[in-house]
Amino acid sequence: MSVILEKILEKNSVSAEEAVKLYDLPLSETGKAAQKIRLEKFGKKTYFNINRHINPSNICKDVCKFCAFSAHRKNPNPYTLSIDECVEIAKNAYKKGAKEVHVVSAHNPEVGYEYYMNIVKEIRKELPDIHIKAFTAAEVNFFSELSDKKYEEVLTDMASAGVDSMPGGGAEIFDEKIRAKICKGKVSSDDWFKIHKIWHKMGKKSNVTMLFGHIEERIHRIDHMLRIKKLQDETGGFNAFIPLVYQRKNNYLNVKKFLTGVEILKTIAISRILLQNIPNIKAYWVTTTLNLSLVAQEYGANDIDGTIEKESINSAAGAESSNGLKLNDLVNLIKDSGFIPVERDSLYNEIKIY
Ligand code: V47
Repeated sequence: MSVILEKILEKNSVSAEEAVKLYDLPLSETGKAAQKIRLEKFGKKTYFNINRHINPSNICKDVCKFCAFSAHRKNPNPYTLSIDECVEIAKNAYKKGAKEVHVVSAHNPEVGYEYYMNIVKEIRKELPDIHIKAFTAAEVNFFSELSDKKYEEVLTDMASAGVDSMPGGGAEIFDEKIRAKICKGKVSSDDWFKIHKIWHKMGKKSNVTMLFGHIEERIHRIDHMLRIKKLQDETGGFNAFIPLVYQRKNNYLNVKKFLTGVEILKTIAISRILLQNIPNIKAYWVTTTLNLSLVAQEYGANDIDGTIEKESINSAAGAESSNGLKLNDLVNLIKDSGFIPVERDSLYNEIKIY
């Protein structure tokens, strides 16, 4: 084993300059170390859930250059669902077996703070047992501006309305210079962490993402992971780390060079090595592609997300995910790749081993 890998595995603290050297090792070496951690924690189990994404509106006051979902020149189809429509979607999904709704919206200032809270309240009223994973830290920041309420108040309102956990979106890349270039005006990195910290201190769980493969360098990914590791050491509130591979279509980010499969797998493996304090590494099939997320099961990933039913954010940018995945297909793909499909709930309790 290389000296740097041995040192990182032994030591609990590592600098970004040291950790970035992991990328210089062959994938076989980081992959093997990552897989050892994965196998010790989960054996050959791969987690997924039966879920439904709901995106209430695509009208956004923010302009993130990587985003193809929000309504703009390249996607001139603005929409805002009524609260009843959101509830209907959730009810239909529940009837078909969904255990989670994943509610994420663009930042539409026209509909008002109560609209967002009422979506959750009404879903909760109709479906007392569904898990509501709703609103990223970027939305919490937007709700705070919209309502003039502090983060604490917004998060308390969300919890009282019925939000069970928070998704990990809006993290993008925490490096401030890159962030200013790709999503200026959106929640700052410090505030993103502040919001998750308050949520964790309320006894709640959340996820954390990283958008990579655009204009960032390897060092920015490492810095991103180490910032996450630090908060996790403090709160233990993150359930899963989700590296999101940048999708290139219909947006305004002028990216010329795209990642290789090897670089994506290295990033997943390195995240498994550096983020040993986060239980789950999710190779989100939507952005990793289905094929590579199945391979990622051998490089540290133990979760590939869920059936989704309808996916709008990444499919707008080119991902082949608009209609989600059928449960049987997901189960068979995991089985055929030599792993054990395990349906989990949103907090990673096991529901069914296939
Ligand atoms: O924050 C937007 C990303 C995120 C693009 O917590 C893009 O379980 C790639 O956070 N290419 C929203 N990514 C999705 C998200 C998520 C998804 C699944 C599960 C969970 C979870 C969270 O999508 C945004 C942004 O980082 N995104 N545009 C794009 N062109």
